[in-house]
Amino acid sequence: MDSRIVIIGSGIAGISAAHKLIKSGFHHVRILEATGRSGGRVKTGRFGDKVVEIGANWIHGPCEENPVFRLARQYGLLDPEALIPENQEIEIGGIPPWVPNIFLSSGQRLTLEELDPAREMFDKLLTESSEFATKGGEPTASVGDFIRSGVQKQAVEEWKDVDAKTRSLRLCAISHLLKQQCCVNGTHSMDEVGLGAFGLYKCLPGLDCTFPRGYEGLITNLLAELPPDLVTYNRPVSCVHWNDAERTEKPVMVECDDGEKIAADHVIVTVPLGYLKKHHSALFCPPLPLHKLHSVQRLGFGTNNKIFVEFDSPWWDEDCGAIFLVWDDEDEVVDQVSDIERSWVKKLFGFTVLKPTERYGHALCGWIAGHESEYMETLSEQEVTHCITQVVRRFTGNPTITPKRILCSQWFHDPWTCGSYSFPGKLCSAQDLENMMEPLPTKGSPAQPLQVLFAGEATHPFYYSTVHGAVLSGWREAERLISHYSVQQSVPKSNL
Ligand code: 6YU
Repeated sequence: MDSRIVIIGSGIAGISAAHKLIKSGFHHVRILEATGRSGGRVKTGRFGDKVVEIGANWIHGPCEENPVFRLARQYGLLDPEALIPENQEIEIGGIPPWVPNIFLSSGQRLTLEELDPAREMFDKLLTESSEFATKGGEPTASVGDFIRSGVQKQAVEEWKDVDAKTRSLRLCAISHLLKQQCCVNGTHSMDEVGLGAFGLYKCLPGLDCTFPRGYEGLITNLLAELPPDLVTYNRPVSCVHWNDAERTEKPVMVECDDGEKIAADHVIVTVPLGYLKKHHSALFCPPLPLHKLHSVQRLGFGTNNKIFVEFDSPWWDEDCGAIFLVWDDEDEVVDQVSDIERSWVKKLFGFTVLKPTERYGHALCGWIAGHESEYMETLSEQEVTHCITQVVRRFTGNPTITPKRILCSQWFHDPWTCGSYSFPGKLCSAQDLENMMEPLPTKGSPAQPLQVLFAGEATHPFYYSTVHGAVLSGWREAERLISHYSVQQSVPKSNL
């Protein structure tokens, strides 16, 4: 196939699109990548002598339907436990079933049973939140508002016989759970997540699993099957010129930062939504149609950062999978910190334990979302270490615990990502995700079709925010071009 296709971005969506196109006989495919590496938000790093994930962590829902699971299995990238058929049937509903150790900011340990009533109430409200996407009639604009008003009402009714201290503790636990959801959804606050669209996201079955030698193995294996000069690195694209009536041959012209201009029949844009929100006006000439632009603005894109911390010895139980931190002064059901500079660390909901210990030693991964985590990115390693040390000592009541090493991700200040992943913002609907993936020019235009196509996690109608959503979006846009040309070929020349 002679068509020239330029793909902007060498993340998993761009690579997946290129893979499918090349395997289907398209020879002139080229990826332009702003940075010096492929993978984008699939980014494996080193923490001392350990391999850790700076970006995507798990295969969410590793089952037959999940293309990331199928590819990882095909390339031999998973531990044998991850391949057990029973694991592929477990429904976890978004968060792995960790055995938690729960600590209170006063230095007390809490039992699971003590927090069960709070978790039950929270889980029920979260499930109800996801039902409005199909039934409509949402009573509030955001998931945060819905949960807060539900908790206020139900706490009065259901916990009326509970003493004030226990009630306050349960409300503090709900603040912790909201902060946890901020990380899951990649948002500053659940008050920014639209209630009407929250349920659009679909969970696949399967017990979330990791890549023992790093998620980037997936990228390396896919690229190994493609021409070695496919990706041009350090080549940021500054403008996509489309719909130029004078350019009948190759209707799109991609302009790079260094001034190079590349003519193409089709361009697949896979830049992150965070980048698109910030740079859409410079990136497209003519600009994006208004309905598409409004969807770019309505969809949310927030920050979820990780803080890896290593210790000489564990201060958590042997079977512990996650450490949850509950602040005892947060019974107002809050997921935002009022004085970010002084108290940003209160947004940290806890840590997951890196397992197995033989592979990772005594290392934790802290999770922190929102503007608090964006502020953290501006601090020095010493400043972050100091705050984390204070928190650990305070919650455990042990003044001697000292981290050995620390490493933070910095997704907000990454100029080519500008955050972590997408979520449906207030007033969002399924139409916004449809608009995100709609090619340009839009239907009905007399101009040459499929000049600019859109892939990337934020263009998937129900697996947005995930690696498998990004893979499927890349395949979808490749298929769009493949079927466009196969239809053209099947039409006799006289009819064209
Ligand atoms: C998953 C997980 N995971 C943690 C963290 C992060 C993410 N995700 P890319 O950005 O990869 O590629 C674009 C490229 O474009 C890039 O290389 C740029 O440099 C380049 N570019 C930009 N501008 C350019 C220009 N002008 N010119 C040229 N090039 C340019 N997903 O499945 N499991 O555990 C996590 C996690 C900290 C940051 C994640 C996870 C998200 C994925 O990483 C992400 O979707 C894909 O990698 C995106 O690929 P891409 O190709 O689209 O873009 C209930 C419910 C609620 C709903 N949410 C639940 C799901 C929760 C999501 N889970 C996240 C959790 C973690 C921990």
